[in-house]
Amino acid sequence: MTALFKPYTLKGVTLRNRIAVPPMCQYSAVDGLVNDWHESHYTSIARGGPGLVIVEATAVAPEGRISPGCLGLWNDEQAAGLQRVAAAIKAGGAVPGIQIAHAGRKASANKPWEGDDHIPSDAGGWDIIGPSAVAFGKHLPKVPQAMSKDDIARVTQNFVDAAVRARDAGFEWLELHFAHGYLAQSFFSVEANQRTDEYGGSFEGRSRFILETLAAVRKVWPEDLPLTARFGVIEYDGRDEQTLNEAIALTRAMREGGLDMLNVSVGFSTPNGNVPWGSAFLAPIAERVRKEAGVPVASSWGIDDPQVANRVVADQQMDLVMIGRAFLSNPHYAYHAAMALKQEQPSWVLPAPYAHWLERYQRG
Ligand code: 8OZ
Repeated sequence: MTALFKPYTLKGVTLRNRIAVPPMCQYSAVDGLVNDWHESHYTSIARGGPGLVIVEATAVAPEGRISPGCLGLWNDEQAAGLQRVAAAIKAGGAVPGIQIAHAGRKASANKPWEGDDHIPSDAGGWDIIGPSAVAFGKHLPKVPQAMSKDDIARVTQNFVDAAVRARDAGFEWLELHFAHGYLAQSFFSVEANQRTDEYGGSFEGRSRFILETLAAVRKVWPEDLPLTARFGVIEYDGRDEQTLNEAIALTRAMREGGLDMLNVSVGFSTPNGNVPWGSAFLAPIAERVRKEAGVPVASSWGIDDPQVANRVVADQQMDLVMIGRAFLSNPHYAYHAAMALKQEQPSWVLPAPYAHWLERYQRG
């Protein structure tokens, strides 16, 4: 059996293989609610054979949505819709995961295909918050309100409440969105966080929001279910070695605080990063985090070739490989990967009503 198709166990959860679908915003919700789009999208992807499907960034509070089209998990009606999605993913044979998020100073933006820019207040935009009153810049010029300590405590509680709803909705894998320049990542960023209190300044100060939020969520998230985070460990802004060393130190602290896996990503904390997009460009960084922080890792970006996906797992650069856009282009990606890697009976990564026809009549 190839490395990519070996089952993987983390805590009390076993994935059928190492292929995970990362959170991918669909920007298709109204009032944060699941609709037909989400139900069919997640159903079809889960049936396509991945071990894990993580539902898109789901906001813990209304002002934490990236766009008006983002899913939410701050009320029971939203939880009821997500319960159907979790059940559909599970029925498709994958473990249902969800990413809970607060977009901070990058919130209140138009959908990417409708401009990607901050929505003006007189056109449905809302007030945004961040560690400091410093704008992201470029297409996101709105200045956030610097959070008071009460605001910080409230958002941490929003994460806890969303985690409880996710748990009760049947999700078995929780990812905290600490990446991509959103609220938690921006607390860690030396550019976004200009605070002079205990939530800013030193490495410890800039790590505090992340560690406190993780600790608070850990108390309510079941001990036998994986608690993970997506975190940008590098910005590609010229300060890379320093950022990476700090990020690895923070990952170690997160591990000690109950983190079960890190989904290694890019910070995207400012518009000034010069990301070296290319095939599996984050794999060596993920490997470094895995070794130096001593935590299982997943990672993504530019991995669509099944041979590359298999190699990054076989070479122990990552424990899980996140395959996102390749699943949008081909929801049966895992079947095609199984064929490319010459797995025995590759059709059986798909549900029986498909596998039966493909295996019996098409492959001779
Ligand atoms: C990749 C890069 C920047 C943002 C997310 C919409 O993380 C994103 C995102 C993904 O939710």
